[in-house]
Amino acid sequence: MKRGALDTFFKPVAPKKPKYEASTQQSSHASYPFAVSYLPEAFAEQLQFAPAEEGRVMNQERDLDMVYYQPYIPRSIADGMFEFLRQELFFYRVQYTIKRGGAPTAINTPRFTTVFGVDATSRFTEDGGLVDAKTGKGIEKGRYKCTPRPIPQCLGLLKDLTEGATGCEFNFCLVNYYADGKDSISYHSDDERFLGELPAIASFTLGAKRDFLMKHKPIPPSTTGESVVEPKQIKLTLGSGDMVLMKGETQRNWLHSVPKRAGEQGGRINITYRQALVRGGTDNYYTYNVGTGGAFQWNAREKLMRAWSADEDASEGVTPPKQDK
Ligand SMILES: O=C(O)CCC(=O)C(=O)O
Repeated sequence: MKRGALDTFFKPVAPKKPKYEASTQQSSHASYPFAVSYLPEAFAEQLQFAPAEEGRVMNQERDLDMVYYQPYIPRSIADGMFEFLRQELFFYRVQYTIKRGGAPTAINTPRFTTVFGVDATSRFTEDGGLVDAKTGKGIEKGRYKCTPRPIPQCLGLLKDLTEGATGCEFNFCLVNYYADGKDSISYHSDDERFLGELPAIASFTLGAKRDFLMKHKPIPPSTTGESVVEPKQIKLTLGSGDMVLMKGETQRNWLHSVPKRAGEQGGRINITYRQALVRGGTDNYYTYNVGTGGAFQWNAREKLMRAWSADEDASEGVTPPKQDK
């Protein structure tokens, strides 16, 4: 082996230079484990050009009402935004218990999650306080079991732009981080009653490509004896910067998933913006996306999520729990 090659082999690997220049301004709130940097100016400027491409209407199947943007966020900044958000946000690996066949069953959410926002009965003031949306007065103690968190500037900017471009209103931002192909989300629909009758959900991809699968919910046999045409399943391979807007009858009738995949799969961030109408939505989202465990933060040197601790020196590497779902 040549000398140079040996040197390279034994040299400690320096963390890759981030693809962004960090802002000095930060969003902070008593409920955040740590402050979150503002979106770098260069990204904020480029976001003004979003949607980068016109959306493709997808309504070719029964009850399907979607717009697919390839991409929505300009490709020139999508990977930088992925690195920025993975580094700057805090995430959770939520565990909870459900009853399955009457028996309590532990569920380990097979991805990292985090959430910001509050339902339409309340709103945040400039200084991060919570007031009743109608009266503007401070909310009563006990309105929520959880502590709602305001949407940080770096995610609020994309929310505002998306609202402007789609005409939809959002008050929640859920973020998923899929560390690799073993992380996933199983078939479900975002059809909870607290989202209202025909919810609109804007769902962004940053980072690695992943398959997004959709299938229609079972259709009951026709009472008139007519044969029912089964809608075709859909597979979209979502890339960095892409966005799918699911609206109308979509959530009521279709299920979606991001299945596990074998082999090399880089990290992927998914951001969804939605609107919860009533209080139950707030408690639900914080229960399943923050939970009761500690926060994780990206460690650029080790290239993995590490348990976060206020005292950095005391921070210990904690392996996320084994996946279950
Ligand atoms: O990661 C995705 O693209 C889908 C996320 C999703 O379905 C959800 O958060 O409800």
